[in-house]
Parts: sequence; structure tokens; C-alpha cells
Amino acid sequence: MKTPRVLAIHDISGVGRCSLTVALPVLSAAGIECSVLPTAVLSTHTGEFEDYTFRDLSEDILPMAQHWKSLDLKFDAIYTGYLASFEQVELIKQVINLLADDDTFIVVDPVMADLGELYPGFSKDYPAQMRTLCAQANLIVPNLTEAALLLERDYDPNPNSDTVKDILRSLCTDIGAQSAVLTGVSSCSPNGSDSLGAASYDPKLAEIFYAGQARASGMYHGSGDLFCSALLAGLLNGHSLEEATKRAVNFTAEAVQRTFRAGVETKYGLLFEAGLARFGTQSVLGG
Ligand code: PXL
Repeated sequence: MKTPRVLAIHDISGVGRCSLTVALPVLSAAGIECSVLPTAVLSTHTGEFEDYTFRDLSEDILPMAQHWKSLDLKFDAIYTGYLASFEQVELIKQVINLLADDDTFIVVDPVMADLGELYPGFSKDYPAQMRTLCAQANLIVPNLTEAALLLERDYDPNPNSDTVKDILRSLCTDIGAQSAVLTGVSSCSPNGSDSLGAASYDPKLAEIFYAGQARASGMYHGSGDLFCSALLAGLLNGHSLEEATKRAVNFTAEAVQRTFRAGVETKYGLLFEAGLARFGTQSVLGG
């Protein structure tokens, strides 16, 4: 079987298990080649750390993409995450225009905010700019805060099922994404209000599917990146959006439980490594 190839466009945070230090191992373990276009290099991610270094790699983005174009490289998916600036969104759109064809699956994780707040360094006009990238996506994967910012709505940390449905539909019809998975959804999960997970929506199926697992206390950095990378791994291995969402929720929730039990500082990210081999094998074989 052919090895699928993804182009992952995220930052490298040297420490803190997020973006490329998560996407690379998760996709590789699931039998997917992960090529990388780094948007910035930081010493750590920007949450809960101070005095981190930040090198914007915007100047390298188009030359790298043009080189790959000259090699006639094809990507089965382009997967974008944390971008370094407002201006970089335009560059990434150019990369997609250059490298994607009709068969390239475009996944946009509009990484910019959580818990009702934009991440440090992003201006108030960033969400509107991110919306233009989301419009080009086959799948977008916002958390509740990012969805609210994209739709210019108030942030509701605990939406009921009607609101979740409305958010998911608007992400597709108003923004133009072909499908959406909303993360951080809890109260309307069939597992009850103590569960946390994601809801997926594909307008072609016109149905919303929930996947949830027991909620752990605390805020776990990089959990969105882990979830989205696992979701894409499942999709590229042939699973449906519903099934891939379920698998990604389970993998992420296991990592959260492991991290909670280990009692380590959450800013260092999720201890996903111990679950990686099993996730990869099951993703490929469908077990
Ligand atoms: O996990 C999202 C993320 C990715 N990259 C950087 C971040 C964050 C969240 O804070 O700061 C640099």
C-alpha cells in the first residue's frame, strides 16, 4: 500500500509537546509520511512559559514550497496549525495554491485561542484573517473559543446540543469549510456532562456525531494538536470522520489520564508516547 504523505505546517516549539513535535510522531506512528513546513521556531510554546524565544520563518515559506513544486511533489493532505503572524496566513494560502490539487485534503486547525482568550501575540483582527484560510479547508478543527472567534459570537464554554449543532453548521455554511470537528464539547455528549470530547459534522451526511471520554481536571497544553494529528491519521488510514474522531478522542483522553496520574506540570504537554505504538497499529490495521 502507498504511504500517504502529509505536509504539516506548524511551528516547532522545542519544549512543551505541541505542534510539530506532536504531529510528526503521531502521523509517523500511523504509517503516514509527515513532511514539515515550520512556521516559526520557539524555545517553548507560549502558554504558561515566559521569556521564550521566537523566530518567525516567514521568509523561508515560499522558497521551500517552490522547491517542492519544482520536484513535482504531491501531498495527500496539507495540515496547518499554529502560524507565526497575521501576514503568514496569506503565505500559507499561496502555499496551498501552489502545492494542492483537487485530491489534496486540506485540514486547518485554526490555532489561536483557548478558554475564551486569544493566545499571546495574536491581534484582535487575526480571527477574521484565519477565517479566510478556513474557507479553503476540507476540514476545520476549532475548539469552542476559536469557533466563537471565527463566527464573531460570544464564547460559551458549555454549549447545549442545539448550540453545538448551530456552531457546526455555521462553520460550514457561513465560513465555507467542507466539514468541521468542534473540540472541547462536553455537556451534550451522550456520555453525560462529565465527559469531554468532540463533535463532528459533514453537511453531506447532515448528522452530528459526538465522541467523549471522562473529563479530567486541568488544562493540558498541546491536547488540540494531539487530537487533530490523530484525527488526520485516522482519516488518511481510511476511517470515516465519525470513527476517526472517536479514535482521536480516545487516544487524547488516554494521554490526558496518563499525564494526570503522573502528576507532571501540564505545560510540558501530554504524555502521549506510551500510547503511540498501539494507536499507530490500530490506526493502520483498524483494530
Ligand atoms: O498547542 C497550540 C500551540 C502551538 N504552538 C504554539 C503555542 C500553542 C499554544 O499555546 O503557543 C507556539
